[in-house]
Amino acid sequence: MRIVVVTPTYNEIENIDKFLDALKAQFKGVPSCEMHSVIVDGNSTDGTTEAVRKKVKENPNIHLLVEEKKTGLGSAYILGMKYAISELKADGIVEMDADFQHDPKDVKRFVAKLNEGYDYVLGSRYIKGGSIPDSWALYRKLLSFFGNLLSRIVLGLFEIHDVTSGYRISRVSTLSKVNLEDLDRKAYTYKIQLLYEMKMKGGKIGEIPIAFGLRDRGDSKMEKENIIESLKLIFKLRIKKNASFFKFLIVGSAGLFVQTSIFYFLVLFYKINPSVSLLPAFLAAVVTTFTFNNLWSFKERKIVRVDEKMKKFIIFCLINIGTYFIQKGFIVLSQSVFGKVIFVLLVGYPLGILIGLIWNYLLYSKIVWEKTATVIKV
Ligand SMILES: Nc1nc2c(ncn2[C@@H]2O[C@H](COP(=O)(O)OP(=O)(O)OP(=O)(O)O)[C@@H](O)[C@H]2O)c(=O)[nH]1
Ligand SMILES: [Mg+2]
Repeated sequence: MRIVVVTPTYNEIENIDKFLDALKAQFKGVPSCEMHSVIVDGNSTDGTTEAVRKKVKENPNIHLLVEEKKTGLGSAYILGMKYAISELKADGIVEMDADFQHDPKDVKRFVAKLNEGYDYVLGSRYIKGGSIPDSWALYRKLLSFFGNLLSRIVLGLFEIHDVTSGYRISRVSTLSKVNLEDLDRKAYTYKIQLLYEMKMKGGKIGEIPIAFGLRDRGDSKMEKENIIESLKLIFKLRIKKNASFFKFLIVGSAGLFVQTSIFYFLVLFYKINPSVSLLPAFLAAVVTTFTFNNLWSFKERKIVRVDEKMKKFIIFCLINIGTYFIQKGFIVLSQSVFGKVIFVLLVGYPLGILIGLIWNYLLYSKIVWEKTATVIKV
């Protein structure tokens, strides 16, 4: 198994030599793994780049990528991860900072947890055994605590205790399902999004306790905009997650309007039996909703190939036969219980619609417009 530790650096001259030496010492302790380190330098002005270059010459397992200019923590990590996947053919990727807030000794524990079958393992400061520095200012403690809590609630990541932790390991076979190009790469926000996307791709998420240290030396590069950007991101992800559901509801309402108008019209004006009137009304709604769902609600999963379209349309019809019989069942039942048409229109019909809606959404999103995994191009 090949593990690549990706570390962004910007003006870390006071830490970098010590960091690479500490990492190298730890590599020896990781059983049956080929270990590599990739440093992504944001074109440091303090000699960090040259210091790493020297280490690269001495050690073939250290690699250096130099960005044209400093582009932020997120893009540096993503660049390093893409390199680890495409050039180094990594099986696992560790995300780790260079300032000793992430203890190099923990690398072997991350690898061990990955080997237990997890796809994304987070170094957690907020589970038993984990910690943050006592000397952190209160505002930073509160920020970290509430930031975590909010992300967990809004994104539904309840089982995870440290959503923003930067020290992690990922399994490349799962990571490759995530489109790294699509990640919001402003500073720390990518950490939240990557975790969310790994979970969405079915990744098994784990945590190990870490003691998050104080920055050993040098200056912090943490930016205030991080907070605003993270807030924007978590709400954006949440809305995106629910977007197709909202569109589905709108299209469903249009279909419902078409069906109900025809149904009531046939029953009230032509006095046709409700259980007979349902069929033409239902068919009109089916055509309306399929067309609009395909063009709009599930646009990103739009079915374009004709043979696939036919196959999906047949499945779609089968699902709707189920819906039709649910609705018809309620009409027939209410007719036999109440006897009067008015009760059928006001009770049986709406109930059938409601149950049919739940049945429809569950099956539509699972089968007809099923998501296909995107493979990243590096
Ligand atoms: N390539 C690159 N690396 C960066 C950039 N910003 C920060 N880094 C590196 O990313 C890691 C984390 O940055 P830090 O400044 O330690 O951020 P932080 O850990 O939130 O802040 P502190 O707790 O104060 O240390 C360090 O190794 C930095 O050198 C950047 O824009 N480009
Ligand atoms: Mg730091």
